[in-house]
Amino acid sequence: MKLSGDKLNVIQEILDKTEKEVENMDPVNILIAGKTGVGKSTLINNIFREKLADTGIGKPVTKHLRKISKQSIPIVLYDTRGLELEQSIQNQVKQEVFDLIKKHKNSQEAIHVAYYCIQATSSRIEDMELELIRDIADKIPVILVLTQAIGKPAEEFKRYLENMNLPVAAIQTIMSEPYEISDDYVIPAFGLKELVAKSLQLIPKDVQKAFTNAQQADIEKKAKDARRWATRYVATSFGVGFIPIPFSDASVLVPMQITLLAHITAIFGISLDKSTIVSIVAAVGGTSSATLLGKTLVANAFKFIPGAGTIVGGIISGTTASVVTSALAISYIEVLSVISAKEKAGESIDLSLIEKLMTRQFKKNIKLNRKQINNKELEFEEGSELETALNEYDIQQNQSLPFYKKIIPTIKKTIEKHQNKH
Ligand SMILES: Nc1nc2c(ncn2[C@@H]2O[C@H](COP(=O)(O)OP(=O)(O)OP(=O)(O)O)[C@@H](O)[C@H]2O)c(=O)[nH]1
Ligand SMILES: [Mg+2]
Repeated sequence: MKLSGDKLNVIQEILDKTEKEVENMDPVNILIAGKTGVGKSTLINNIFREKLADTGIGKPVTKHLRKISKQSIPIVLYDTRGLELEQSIQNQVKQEVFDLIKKHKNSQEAIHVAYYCIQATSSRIEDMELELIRDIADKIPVILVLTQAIGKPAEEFKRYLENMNLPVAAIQTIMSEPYEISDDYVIPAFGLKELVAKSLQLIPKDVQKAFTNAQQADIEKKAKDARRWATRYVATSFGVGFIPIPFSDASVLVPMQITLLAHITAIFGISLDKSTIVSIVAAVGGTSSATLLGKTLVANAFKFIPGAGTIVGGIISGTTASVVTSALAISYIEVLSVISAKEKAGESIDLSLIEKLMTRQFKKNIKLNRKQINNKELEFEEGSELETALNEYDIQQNQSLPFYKKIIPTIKKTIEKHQNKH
């Protein structure tokens, strides 16, 4: 039937548009240097999406430089090898690094920032490394990254380096992955969010969008950027007041909403496939309906707006259209935040739960007034809104678990209690 064809077209269009947008983004280019084993790959895998160090094509560009990239992510990384080896090899690595920076200078492939990684527990820095850091910092901004940073010794090493007044833009201690000291003592990951913030301050404005898309350490930052853009988009699309929009003719709203959803997805950068989008869009558009967005969306939305009543003559005001579209944007952003968080944690995503979450958030959000929406935005920046959305997802997950799975935690607790008594 033609109708189901329309539905697929909308989904396909969102995906195509997102893909095109990401492809057209100027990529952010980062040099990641440091000796072997300091944790460069671990850093890359945790600060950026899709375990890039393992899954990105690692192409040798020179003998000691490897280029890591992936088509779906607007980032290019250069990883060094051999800095720990003999002097002659160190010199080769240095020369290749300088050539790389020089070769791409002022082009689209220009290196925007370098992370120079040192293991924080090494607590000393060799002259060779100092010289290299100074030479790179002479050409591009450098962040000195102290990896696998544990407690006081790492803080002391950091202070020691700070007192050296190196020409670096920042020094950041990190733990990319939780570090197991013993069976019952684990140092949690930290510092990546700060590294994201410092990087964003150093890179040019036109590649900040690409960086935000590629990183996964700060999901609130993605949400914040998406909201800021969506708010402006909705305001300029519908204006204020009573401009009538014939919603029975979905041709006005559908392209707007496709642009809206595609751009938000491009800002976020998540490995979306068709079925994820189908679930999200179906949640607000209704599964049996044809055009999903636009007409159906607005019609469904009226069920949720208290006191909206029926729509006379199939015309809605710009205000109503903007309320509905804002709610769509906000809910979509919340759902993408949850998907990003799950992706980051390496957990699989249950599409039926995503659909339920989208419905719930949309029903809630459509009842908010402007002030409440703004408050929500602030809460999102502090992370509590993401917490709430994640909780919603988990609650639903628990509700849909079969009885025997639900009861397992209770049994475990009872056993533990019992064991503690003895
Ligand atoms: N728990 C934990 N382990 C880490 C961290 N960073 C590095 N490691 C461990 O240290 C070892 C070396 O880390 P890599 O990330 O492979 O180091 P690298 O700098 O990429 O090394 P090369 O590729 O040989 O240059 C691995 O066993 C990692 O698991 C961290 O933040 N937390
Ligand atoms: Mg590595």
